[in-house]
Amino acid sequence: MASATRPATETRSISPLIQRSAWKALKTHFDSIREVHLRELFAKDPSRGERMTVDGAGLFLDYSKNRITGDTVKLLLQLAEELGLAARIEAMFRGEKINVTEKRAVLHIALRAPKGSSIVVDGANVVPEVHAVLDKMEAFADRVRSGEWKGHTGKRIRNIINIGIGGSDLGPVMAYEALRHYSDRSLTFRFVSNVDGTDFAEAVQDLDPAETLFIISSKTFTTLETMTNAHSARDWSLAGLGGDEKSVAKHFVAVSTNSSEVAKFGIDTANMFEFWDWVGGRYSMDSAIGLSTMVAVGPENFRAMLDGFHQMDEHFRTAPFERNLPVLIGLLGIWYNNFFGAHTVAVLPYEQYLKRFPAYLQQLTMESNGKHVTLDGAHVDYATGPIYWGEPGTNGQHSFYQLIHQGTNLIPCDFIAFTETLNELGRHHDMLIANVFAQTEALAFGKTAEQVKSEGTPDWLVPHRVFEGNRPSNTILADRLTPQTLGKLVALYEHSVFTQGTIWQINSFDQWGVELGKALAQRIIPELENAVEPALKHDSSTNNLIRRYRQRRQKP
Ligand code: G6Q
Repeated sequence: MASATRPATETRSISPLIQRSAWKALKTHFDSIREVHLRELFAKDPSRGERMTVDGAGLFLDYSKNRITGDTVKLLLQLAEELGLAARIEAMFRGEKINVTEKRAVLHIALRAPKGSSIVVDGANVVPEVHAVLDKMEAFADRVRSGEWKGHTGKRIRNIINIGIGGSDLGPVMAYEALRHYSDRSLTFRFVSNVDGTDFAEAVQDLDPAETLFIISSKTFTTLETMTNAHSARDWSLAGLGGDEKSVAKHFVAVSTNSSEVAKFGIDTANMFEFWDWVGGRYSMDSAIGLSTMVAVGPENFRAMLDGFHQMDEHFRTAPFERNLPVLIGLLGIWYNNFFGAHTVAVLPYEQYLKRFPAYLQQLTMESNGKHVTLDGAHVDYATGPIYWGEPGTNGQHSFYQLIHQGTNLIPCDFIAFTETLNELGRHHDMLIANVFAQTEALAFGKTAEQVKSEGTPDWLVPHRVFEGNRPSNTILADRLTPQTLGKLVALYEHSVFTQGTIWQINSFDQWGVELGKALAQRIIPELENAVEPALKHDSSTNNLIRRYRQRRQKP
């Protein structure tokens, strides 16, 4: 919980961001470069396409199609230095309580620390605990996958349903979809998050309770949506298994930090997989929250994913900033957000298995950096986290890309692609990748009126067919979507969020806006459900909506 007194942090002595010399230098530099076209930048510096690239932890980044010069990069790196990025990274890795509003360490990096390493929080090395939970998860996953774990009636488990929301859902869903190729196809996986009963009803409508195991994933084990769904799951399971309370132990396991609430629900705490308050929800897919992932793809693949995360952690911690992928991506984001005034970033994975990756990144980026005050509570006088959105390619090309190409908003894009496909099928993959390269080229260079005219376009149509270009993009290329690559990709964005949060001097690790949502509905629920007309004390709009709902609602 937040303390009423302000925490003492070294950041209080830091002067406001926009008064820093690197910021001012960037502003001056921006004024000189804002109108320069990527066509000109490439014409003047034909080798930038080879030079402005970085290989890091096995991921390749081409950042040459950004509206930058070597000077821009130098100034952005200077900004990172002035804001003490290196020291902040070390503080995170050392387990310092950098989540100052909740007085917590921020140690998702410990979740993938190799056995034998040491990260100390409150005097204790947490790495052995992490590995003990991983071993417990592994034993459980093996039992379910082999059929040794039986349901109440003796049937083997064939369906696994993760119930959770936010950080306890988006990571597991994204990872399951991303790694489906590696999953055990004899098992069915579903994910229930929404308190809308349709989510649960549709997830179980064709399943046999005797073959269905629920993983209730909730850090707090008090979240309204998750607990409502968990109780409905319990009712559904019990109804299908003859009402024997003993069946709960065979059909429910929990992932939580709250053992007393887990026990209250009726789950044997021997079947509880623990994690810790130093893991934020949106940073938890590689903790026990990833139990469904491990059951789906097996312990070996899960550990390979952790290794991928760790490789990117090491890259982030040790690579010089000018060759550091998360740092460069983070700083380029600052460049567009704060200097060009771009409000959004499009994430465009050209890989069907990454179809939930943009949704996952939305939480990671926007919950982390959607903040309006600095670490010491001062209102920011600059923009913080932009809006992230996206869809897998090539689908987006047939809808919203129009606006990216010819609209009036500047939308920097991250294209993500793989040189190998997991499903070789005729010429599909070459076509897919041709689209990635063609899009980044078209966005950068566009099509001039002269080019359009030379194609025989009538004069009146020319303006409509002109592409201004100068739309920036990053291209991230990896060899193949493996569990390890997925870990690297997620860690890449985790650390780029960290880089940006450091520059903006905000706390990327609390989420008071989410906490508010958890409390708000509680007051209205009884007003909707009371048999007696309640005395309403909201504004006239809310009062009226509640009354209308009560009048029109036809209870079953
Ligand atoms: C993540 C957020 C939030 C959280 C959910 C679920 O960083 O805190 O999305 O993960 O609200 O919370 P529980 O896991 O406690 O149910």
